[in-house]
Amino acid sequence: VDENTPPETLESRSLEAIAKYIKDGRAKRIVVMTGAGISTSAGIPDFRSPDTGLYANLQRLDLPYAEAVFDINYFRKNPLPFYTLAQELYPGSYRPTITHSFITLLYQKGLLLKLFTQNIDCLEREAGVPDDMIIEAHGSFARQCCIDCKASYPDDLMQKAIKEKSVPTCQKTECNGLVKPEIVFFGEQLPNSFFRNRFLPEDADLCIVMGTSLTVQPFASLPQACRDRTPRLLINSEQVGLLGSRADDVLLLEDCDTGVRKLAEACGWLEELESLWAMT
Ligand code: CNA
Repeated sequence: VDENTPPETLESRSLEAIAKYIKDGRAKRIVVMTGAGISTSAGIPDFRSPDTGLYANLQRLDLPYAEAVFDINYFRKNPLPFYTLAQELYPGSYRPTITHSFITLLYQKGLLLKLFTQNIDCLEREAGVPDDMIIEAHGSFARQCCIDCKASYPDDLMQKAIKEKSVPTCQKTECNGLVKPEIVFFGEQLPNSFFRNRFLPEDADLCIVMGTSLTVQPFASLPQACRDRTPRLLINSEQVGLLGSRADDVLLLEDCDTGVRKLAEACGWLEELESLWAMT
């Protein structure tokens, strides 16, 4: 399949055809899949963008390799680089983007089946997407626990530790293990909620993938769970994964916020979206 292959479900492989499909009421169960690229315009760097991504800027942490900062075995030996970075990524200091608000708008219109996010910044919730609509595939900063005995650790002490870039340890003196936010590191299992819902995209009538390099498994396989004839829209600065390989794939290779505004405009929702975002 190349970009000229005629679609089976859509009228054409274009943003306008996606918008028409939505306006015709054929997309009532939209599954959205997101990554760090939807939060870069909020000021949070992603991992892999050249120059601006975190991996390109980690020299100062003196890591053996960039991913080590999120590697559970490395964390056991040296948790400090993670806590240095955690201060920058910690929720509370960033405003959701218009792309986050677009997901909220889909929810308010009753069109959102589920949001799968790899992000740990909690901006989807802050934008008003309810908890039960979000699968945080890589966890979040919302809770923290001891990596050994799994005892939970209080939020206020965690906030203090992050602020001070200090490494908190388990409150049980007989344990004294390292405390880590419940974000999924390399080498750790994804949450059960991910595995319970990983085939949900089969039930979707439209899939929107935004701001992700689709390089981290098993998340990266989610778009493949959509049925062959389910239209899939990618809004991302580069082509990723196997998006584009099916007859009803549409690629919008640009900035998420710009792409989302175009889609909203084509659906006749732009004003509504802008005012929703303005209130966020
Ligand atoms: P990634 O691998 O850094 O990829 C980001 C993708 O988004 C790339 O394809 C970029 O080209 C693209 N991109 C960046 N900015 C924009 C933009 N403004 N408009 C359109 N496209 C853009 O990030 P992934 O999410 O794919 O990788 C998975 C990791 C990153 C997850 O485990 C996350 O926890 C982790 N992460 C999360 C955050 C966050 O919560 N905001 C920040 C940094 C990393």
